[in-house]
Order: sequence, then structure tokens, then C-alpha cells
Amino acid sequence: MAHQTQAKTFEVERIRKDFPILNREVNGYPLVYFDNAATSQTPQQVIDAIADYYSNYNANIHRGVHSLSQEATDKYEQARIKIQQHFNAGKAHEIIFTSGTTHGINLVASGFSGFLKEGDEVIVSAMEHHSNIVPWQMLCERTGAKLKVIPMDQKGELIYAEFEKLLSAKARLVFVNHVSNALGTVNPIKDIIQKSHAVGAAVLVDGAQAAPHIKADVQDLDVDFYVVSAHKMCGPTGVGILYGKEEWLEKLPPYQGGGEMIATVSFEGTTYAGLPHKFEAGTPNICGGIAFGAALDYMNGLGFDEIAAYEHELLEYATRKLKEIEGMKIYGEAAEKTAVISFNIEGLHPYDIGTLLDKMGIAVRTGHHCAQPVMDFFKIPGTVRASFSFYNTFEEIGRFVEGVKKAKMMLQ
Ligand code: C6P
Repeated sequence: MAHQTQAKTFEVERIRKDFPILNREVNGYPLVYFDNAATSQTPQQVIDAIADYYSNYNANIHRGVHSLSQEATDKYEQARIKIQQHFNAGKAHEIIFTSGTTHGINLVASGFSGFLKEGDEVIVSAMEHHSNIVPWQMLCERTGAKLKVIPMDQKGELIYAEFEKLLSAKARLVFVNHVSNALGTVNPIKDIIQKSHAVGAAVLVDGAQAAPHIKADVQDLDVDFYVVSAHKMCGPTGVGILYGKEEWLEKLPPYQGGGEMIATVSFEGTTYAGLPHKFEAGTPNICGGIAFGAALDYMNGLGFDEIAAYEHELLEYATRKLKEIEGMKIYGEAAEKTAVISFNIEGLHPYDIGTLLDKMGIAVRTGHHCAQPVMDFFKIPGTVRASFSFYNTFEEIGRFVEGVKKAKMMLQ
């Protein structure tokens, strides 16, 4: 069934045919997959790109004179260019392949060790994933810099006035997610970047949860670093990218030493390769990088505006239906949200609800979602999180809402 969005007709039934996994049953029911914020499903086009690599040109890259190696190198570097174009980076070598968001953040945090001193301040938001907290805490421990936190309000929005108060000449770095994984809040990153730059602080944006829904333009944002994982946007696990402005990437030291990141090596010393290789030690996830490119082709083929418009309607519908359930408490009601609903039902443990939903073939995530400070803020151990993607349907939301009602009945 085609669904009429404001943007255009969104042919969700046709799109679903691209995802073989959506045909399977779980516990005797057709799968309803609402754990897209943890990892998205993979369309046949990406599966084919993976199979094509291993079936036809599996070889190490940047090393061999033989044809297979050349072919793999070309495809890998073409993927880098696709990713560059997708995020509108000025130069292909500003795209560093990583194993994912966590790797990208750690690379930058490690690199800043030599640039910070005691008394410097680094600012992080109250709604970060542990990946965007712990590496900075480790950096502060190494350097004596102080970690400051931008607070949020009950709706799950950052308190902007408090952020402005934190900005001073001592602020050297600001880290904020584009979209919160636990709440779905879309943060005003363009403004955050401008204000941070005004006091001389660099900004790293964790784009892990934004990238599947919002096409970020890193030049327009003027962001210093932007990190994403492929597996949240129809690509495979174990690959992602760090975008860094050339001037920053030139300044930062290499993260890991090894093959391919060097210019010359002798026992007297080593000189490093230029960008992007300086940050890509060892054999990379070649197939993963190529498949990431295929995933971007797939998503761009659908259109990010169309995806966002359709997902927004799913979000509004599910929010309205869930709110009809007595005892329902939704966490994260920001004016700008992606299709994520975190909730609890009064008196019930999120884990129990998640377990019963699974028995009905419905996959959601339960727990703290690697964002314990968010849970502490709301004084809860965790939530049930339903996160939607463009291949989900209104019918699935209907089944999910009925499932939640049934779970509530069984548990009360
Ligand atoms: N969040 C979730 O269920 P990796 O694991 O490196 O691909 O991504 C880490 C990460 C970083 N930042 C944000 C905002 C994230 O949401 C995630 C991953 C998943 O919410 C798994 S914990």
C-alpha cells in the first residue's frame, strides 16, 4: 500500500520487498522490527554489494599491483567519494573510515591529549550516549581538563541559556549529539557550532542517530568533526566514518600505528602518510566501506526528505496511540524529534514489557540505552524504546500498540 505523505507518495510496501529479513517470523508472528536506533535492517541492494565483493573482487587494497587489488581499491575509494558527497565534505580525504561512531570519537579524543592542559574546559550535553561521554572523561583524566555538562529540561531539550553560560575562553571542545538515541531529540547543532566557534572551541557532533534520518551538510554546519556508523543507515556493522576538517586532521596525531599509515619506516623513526591514510592503519573493513556506499545510494534513491516526512507521520501516529494507554509516560517530547519513542508504564518494568513484546514478534530495546545520565535525570532505571524506520508501517504500529496493551494486562 502506498502512503501519501506531504512530500510524495511513499511506497512502503514496495520498499519492504527490498528487506528480506522483514519476511521472517519471530515466535510464530511476522516480525515487527522497532529497534532501528540500535541497528537498521539491510536491503538486498547492500547484501548484493557484500556478496559481489566476496564473490568477485575480494583483495587487500592500496597494496597490490594485481587487478583484483586495483578493483577493490577503486571501489573502496569510490565509496569514500560517495560518502564525501553525501555529507558534502569539501575533500575526500576529510572522510576517514572507522569501525563506527565509537571509534571516530575515540580517535579525536585521543588526538586532543596533546592539545589540552589543566584548567581547559570541555563541554558535553546531558543527553549523550556513553560513547560521547567516556572518551572525553578519559581525555580529562589524562590532561587535567574539566568536563562541563549542558543540562536538559523535562521535555528532553537542552537548556540553551545554560549552554551559553558555559561558553568561555576556557572552553576548548564541545561534544553534542545531533539526535539523542534515548529521547529522539534533534539538537540545534548549527547554532551550537556557531556559538562554540565564537569562543574558539572546536565541535564534535555525534551523528550516529541523525544520519539515518537527516542529511547533514558538514560544510554548511561548519562542524569540525562529525561521526556516524553505517549500521544505523542500512549498511553493515563494523564500519563508519569520521569527517574532520582538513586543518584539524592535519594537526591531530595518528591514532594507531601500523601498515598503510606510514610514509617511511626505519628503526631511527617513522614518517606518516598523508590524509586519509594517516588515520587508517591496518587492513580496513574493505567490504564494509563499499557496502556503506551502497547503503547511501539506496537511501538517497528513496530521498531523505521523503524518509523524514514518512517517519514523522509514523512517530505522530504511534505517539497519539500510545498516549491513549493509561499509565503511559513518554520520555522525550522535544519539539523536534526523530522517530524514537522511549516510554514506561506506571508500575511496570521496561524489561518485562520488552520480553512480552518479543513473544509477540515485536522487537524493541529496553534498558538505559547506553545513556545512563539520561535515565538518572528522569530517575528511572530504563525505558522501553521503539524506534521506527522508513520500512515500518502504520499496521505494525497498530500491532505494537495492541501488544503493549496486552503486555500491560498480563503484567498488572
Ligand atoms: N546506539 C542504541 O541502541 P556504535 O556502537 O559505535 O556504532 O555507535 C555508538 C553510538 C554513539 N552515539 C549514539 C548517539 C548512538 O546511538 C550510538 C549507538 C545504539 O542506541 C547502540 S548502544
